Amino acid sequence: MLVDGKWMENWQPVQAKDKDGRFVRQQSSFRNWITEDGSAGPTGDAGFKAEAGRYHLYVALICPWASRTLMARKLKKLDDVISVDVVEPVLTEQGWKFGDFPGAGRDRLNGVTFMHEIYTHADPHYTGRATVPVLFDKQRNTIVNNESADIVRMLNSSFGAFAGESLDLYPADLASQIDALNEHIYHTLNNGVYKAGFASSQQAYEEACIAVFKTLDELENRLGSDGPFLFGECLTESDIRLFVTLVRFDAAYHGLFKCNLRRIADYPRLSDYMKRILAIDGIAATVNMQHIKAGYYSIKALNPNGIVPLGPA
Ligand SMILES: N[C@@H](CCC(=O)N[C@@H](CS)C(=O)NCC(=O)O)C(=O)O
Repeated sequence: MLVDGKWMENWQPVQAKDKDGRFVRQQSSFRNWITEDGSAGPTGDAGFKAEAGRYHLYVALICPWASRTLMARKLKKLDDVISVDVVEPVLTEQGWKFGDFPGAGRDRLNGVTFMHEIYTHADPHYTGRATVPVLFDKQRNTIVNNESADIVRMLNSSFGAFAGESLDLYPADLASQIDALNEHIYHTLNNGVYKAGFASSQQAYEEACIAVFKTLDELENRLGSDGPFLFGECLTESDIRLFVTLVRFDAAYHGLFKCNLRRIADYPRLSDYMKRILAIDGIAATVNMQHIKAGYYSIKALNPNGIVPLGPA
């Protein structure tokens, strides 16, 4: 990680934990918002007006949080409005790296080698992990926001004039229900699998793993009565958040993160739901199983020899 703008030597991707061995995720620190007129959003400063060609996304295809933003960009048909660069899937001693792994690429915007250089470019004294996604402003030459939940929301609401698709991922009449479901899915599933995988006590692991499957069971039932999506006919940001975890589950979380009471393949409705979303125009392009497997199984703290399993078939 970066400390006062300097990359720490011998960095290992070991995550922070509390006194009982529970995984603790870092809070995102760049929280400005792109808005239609450039006024300030719910957090951060004003000055980031929605414009075609002005903003750039940095993502990793292994990363569920970054993949949320890629999905929102696809669903809103913003491909020609917001450019993207993809890092390699394997975390190096210096964090995310741009390069030639198939499906990844060079940093075409700033020409750096490591993601942490984008952070110090924006803030020479930055302290924290150099995470993806990052939404970068080419005009002001800085990071707008590095929190996927914010980025999904602003791609949905601020690019009305440029979006090729009018689909509303956060309709006003569902907002409070979406917020509540998002919160539940985040704690027990999106971040829940990480809590299980990075737990450093048996109790923390079991607590997280049980919560993961309780939520999967609930959602399997919910889809039976409400489908095709979590809120019926209307696909929302809750579906994006659920999908990115489901699509990684059998390949990474089931084995590496020890979430192995059941697979998604064992849940008929969740499996159909996942395939239904995967079939939406452009979504399959945001999912790269080679990146997902290579990336997760390269986490040395969990898999010291870096062996990547052959399955699932
Ligand atoms: N709050 C962030 C979390 C992003 C995040 O944790 N990204 C991971 C990849 S899945 C990362 O970049 N990790 C690098 C690190 O921890 O150093 C978001 O949702 O945007």
